Amino acid sequence: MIKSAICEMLGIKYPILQGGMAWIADGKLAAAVSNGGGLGIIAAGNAPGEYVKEQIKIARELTDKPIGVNIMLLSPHADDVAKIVSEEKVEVVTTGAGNPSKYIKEWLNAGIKVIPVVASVAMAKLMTRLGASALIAEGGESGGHVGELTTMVLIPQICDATTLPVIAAGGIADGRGFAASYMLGAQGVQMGTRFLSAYECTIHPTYKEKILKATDLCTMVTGKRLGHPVRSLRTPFAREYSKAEYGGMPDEELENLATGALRLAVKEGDNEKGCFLAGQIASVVNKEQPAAEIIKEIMDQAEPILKSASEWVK
Ligand code: TUI
Repeated sequence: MIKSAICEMLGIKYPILQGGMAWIADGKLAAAVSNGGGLGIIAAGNAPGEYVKEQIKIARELTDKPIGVNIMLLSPHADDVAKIVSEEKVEVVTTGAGNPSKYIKEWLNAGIKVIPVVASVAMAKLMTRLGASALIAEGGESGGHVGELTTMVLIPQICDATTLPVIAAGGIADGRGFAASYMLGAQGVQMGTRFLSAYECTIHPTYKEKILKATDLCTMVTGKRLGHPVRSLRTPFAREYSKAEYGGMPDEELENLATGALRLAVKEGDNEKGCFLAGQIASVVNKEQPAAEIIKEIMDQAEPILKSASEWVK
């Protein structure tokens, strides 16, 4: 049985969080993950507060376990969603793609555990000083918005910079990644890409199929020029965007090119114009299964790996 400070702090059985994937991580997926003993997280993405409220209601109807909400800080609705999570008293808030400093006090006062995603040591130190409950250290192997550093180098540096428990993210999809994260000093993991294959994840079947068929070199990063690098599957959209970005397309036109691309991938499975966010570990995700089974399988894999680690020492 692998236990950690994260389990006690969040009231969950297994130290596995589900990533807050915009357009994808809804109340249904979050409830399935929480019912499986992990922490399910509803993604606010760019959606208005009303949507988030509705998804919290759906999750609450499906589970009595703790749930979280991820706030994407580039969203025009971030202020609104920040207020709603306090009113609804979700157990956990995670944040991404920015600096959540201005909200932290309010959330802590509402009794919410605050777990920002950090991609640098400076941000980890600031969040620790402001009273965050734990940190998610996300390396650039992840899908979606990515930082500069890889998980391998980020985790130890964040662990050295904070007294808080650290949750590793980016490139983790099985028991090996879980065990490696612990070796680097983390006390839990967050996974996005692996949960794309969950039965309860209601992305378009084409999206799911692309993940199940993905190979090692199938992702790429676009959006660096506009300051928002994003990792996605190497599809016609990603190639076209990349060509435009390095071919000197004006900023505004480039932004228009990306508008609606996430929705087209998730809801329509549009191979030509959709942006299929996915992490570099997509190639090890090979089967569709219930979220609870994913969690159990990873814990069952990680335990013998961590137990046998001492055999290396003579
Ligand atoms: O947020 C994510 N992943 C995401 S957000 C998203 S939606 C989106 N849409 C359009 C453009 C950009 C994103 C899809 N995937 N992961 C968490 C994460 N946060 N990764 C890196 C960071 C991060 C980066 C900079 C956290 C803090 C930070 O601080 C910058 C600062 O303000 O100093």
